[in-house]
Amino acid sequence: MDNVSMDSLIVKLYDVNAVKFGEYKLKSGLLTPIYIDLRVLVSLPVLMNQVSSLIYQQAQQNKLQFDSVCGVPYTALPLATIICSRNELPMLIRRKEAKDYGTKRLVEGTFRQGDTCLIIEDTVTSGSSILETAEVLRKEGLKVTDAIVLMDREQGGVDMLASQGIRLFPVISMFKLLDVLLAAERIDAQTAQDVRKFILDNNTFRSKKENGNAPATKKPCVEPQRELSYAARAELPNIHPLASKLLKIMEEKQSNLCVSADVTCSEELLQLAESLGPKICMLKTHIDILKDYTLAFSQKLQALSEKHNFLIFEDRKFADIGNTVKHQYEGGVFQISSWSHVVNAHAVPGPGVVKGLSAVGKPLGRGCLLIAQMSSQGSLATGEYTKAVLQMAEEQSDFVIGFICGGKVTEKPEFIHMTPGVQIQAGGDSLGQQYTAPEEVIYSKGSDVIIVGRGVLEASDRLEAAESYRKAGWDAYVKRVSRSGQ
Ligand code: 5BU
Repeated sequence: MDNVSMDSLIVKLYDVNAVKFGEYKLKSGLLTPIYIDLRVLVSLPVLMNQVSSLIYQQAQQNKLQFDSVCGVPYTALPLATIICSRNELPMLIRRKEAKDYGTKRLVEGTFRQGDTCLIIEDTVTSGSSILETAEVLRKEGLKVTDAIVLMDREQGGVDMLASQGIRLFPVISMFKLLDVLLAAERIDAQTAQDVRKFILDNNTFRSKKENGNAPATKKPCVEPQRELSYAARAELPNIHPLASKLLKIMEEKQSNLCVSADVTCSEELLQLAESLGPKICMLKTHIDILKDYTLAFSQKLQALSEKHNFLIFEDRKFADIGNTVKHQYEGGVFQISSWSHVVNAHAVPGPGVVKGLSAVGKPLGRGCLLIAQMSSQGSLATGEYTKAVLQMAEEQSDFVIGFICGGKVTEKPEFIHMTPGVQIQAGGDSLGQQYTAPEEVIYSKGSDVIIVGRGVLEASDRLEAAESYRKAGWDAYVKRVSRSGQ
């Protein structure tokens, strides 16, 4: 929405008595010179629709990811209903009290454990109503990371919710409202000044902190962008055990480097694993380019992965129907599932490819990366295709641990992003490979792991090159996490 229509909406809210000036008592007992009462909106369908669109726009502009929407009862309930109905989104209803007959559910609607629910609210002062709803949803196994509010009174709600892991996105904030009403001559300068002073003097989060009874906080963060460390992500309740293991290795070894060991002789590959092992979190193989593969070799490789604490990733790029990939993964000469912790797959065949791989790999504790994007020039894995890959991953997150991609493709911190086509020197090769620098991949594009082949393999000193890539990738990650105030 442009400024003009936002301004006219604010004036409209005043004209319909949704914003009142005088002396009013808040839920907390505090007297306030401004009262926002958005309950009147239910009788004004045009305004109701306008407000609902604005709320939903916030979700889109901030690229919020969620599986369902819940309005804080009662005023935001019809707003959530309109948003869900118009955009065909699943809604959840939080009961104020469990009914004492029937199922006694506190949350109505269907959902899966680990689903993310977006909260909608009409007005926020301290943020406690949103938190109360979030706590009920969280107890039911839902994740709550984001909330949108139509009117933020700017009295500490954003900070309080951030301290509880919830980013709050306001559509209208108090100071903006005052400016617009003053310019539209709905209020005089003295009233605007009195309200500003009241708001600044009554910050609920700051005063709670000063009195030492702020809610158990992580770190108050005004900036709504939250970025979890690898270590924090490893502890997420719904993370795949293998993704968790990888993140722990990364944190422990301070390495987000995966070396792509694209050599053709098994002895050379083992030497690489032995010498570069301490520098990497993962070793990527193309087992079918080895001219002398034996099962004994794969056992030696596994022993090295344990010795140096890295995961093995066979870059097999499965792309057939479920039944065929099952055989390709488990059997044949290579018996990939017996030694590779991670494999990858194209989503082209549809979900059956993951189902087939999962039938073999899941009982062994293995994981799969879906190829959401490719580094090569002219790749067709873009746009809607990439989106469909994300969807497929979410539906089978008990086996899919993340993506091969150019940068961050999902906000879900349980998924790992791994990026090939990385070299310190920009450029590419004569066959369409395109290179991006480690700093850009990790810091600017938000990926988690850099995959480097020739950048290391063609260096005169491979160990020294691996160390430069490890350091570049790690420094970029540290810079990224500190940028977000963790
Ligand atoms: P390079 O030498 O750093 O260009 O090697 C990159 C490796 O990553 C190589 O093994 C590729 O097969 C692999 N790769 C890639 O480069 N791009 C992709 O999109 C995918 C894999 Br998927």
